[in-house]
Amino acid sequence: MVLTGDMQASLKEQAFDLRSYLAERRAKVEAALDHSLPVAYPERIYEAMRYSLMAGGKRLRPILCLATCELVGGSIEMAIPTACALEMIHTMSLIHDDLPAMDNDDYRRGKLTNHKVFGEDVAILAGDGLLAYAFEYIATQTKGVDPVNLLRVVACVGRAVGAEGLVGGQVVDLESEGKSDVTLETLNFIHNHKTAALLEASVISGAILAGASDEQVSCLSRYAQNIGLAFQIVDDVLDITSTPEELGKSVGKDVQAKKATYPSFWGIEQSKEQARRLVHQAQAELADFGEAAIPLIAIADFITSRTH
Ligand code: GRG
Repeated sequence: MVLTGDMQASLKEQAFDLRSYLAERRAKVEAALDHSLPVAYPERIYEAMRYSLMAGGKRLRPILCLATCELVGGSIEMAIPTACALEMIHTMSLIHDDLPAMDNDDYRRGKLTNHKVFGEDVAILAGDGLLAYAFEYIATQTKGVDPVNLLRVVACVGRAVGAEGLVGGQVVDLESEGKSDVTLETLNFIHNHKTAALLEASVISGAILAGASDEQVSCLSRYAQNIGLAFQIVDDVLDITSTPEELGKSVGKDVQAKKATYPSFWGIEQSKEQARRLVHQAQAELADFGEAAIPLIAIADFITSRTH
């Protein structure tokens, strides 16, 4: 039988061992993060920053950044400082999200939340410290990258974090709490900003570091926006179907707080179907990259099949 290009790519994808790929990348990211933040005086703040940074997690954002850098011909070494910075930013957003003034959570990544261990004052500062250090780290540690591309990455990550990204999404989320008339449009706004924006910055920053064309960056942006929303839909479903042990944090809080979620609009099965549809749309954006995109195709599938 003669195999078409698509069939060959699909067979290679089936043979691709995502579990080993993720484990190997995660180990690289863990080692780089461990090295990125030594403890110095005043020890308490460094310990608080390291406590959350080194508490585990899937390390999805750094892994995506490394994957897209390689996809367009760059190396892991070029992208590792940005990959670490993205995890520092993600971690600081979790620390602040868990504070009593926000979601008021006691557990995260299977451990007590930062403010439960270090107090609210230090937890706020640990988040601030990680955010500032993330940008310093990109600027001082990146090697072998065109400075224009490096500046574009700093701007792209900054935009994803501020009022046009995570901060904006969180504000609308807080405003929507307790309201029974939240629309699907508002829910999409919240998660395009709270969740998809940093995933998008992770995906495109790796590619920009390696000198991707505008067209490549646009395809990767659309890939990331689709997996970002799919990721959040799955997150909402897991909050209903999973256990605290599996997720490493409390579950069922959305239902308890009568929060608008994707399952509250569509139910569980239709939410899963929508997530799968978004993942297929994301994967279609990678067509021009050929077989080199197999890791990103597999990561998109992982988003709907994950259990934590
Ligand atoms: C960024 C300046 C600044 C402030 C923070 C609190 C806040 C503003 C935004 C909230 C952002 C937030 C917590 C979004 C939720 C994103 C999300 C789905 C987190 C879970 O990500 P996973 O599953 O977690 O990748 P792990 O633990 O695996 O890394």
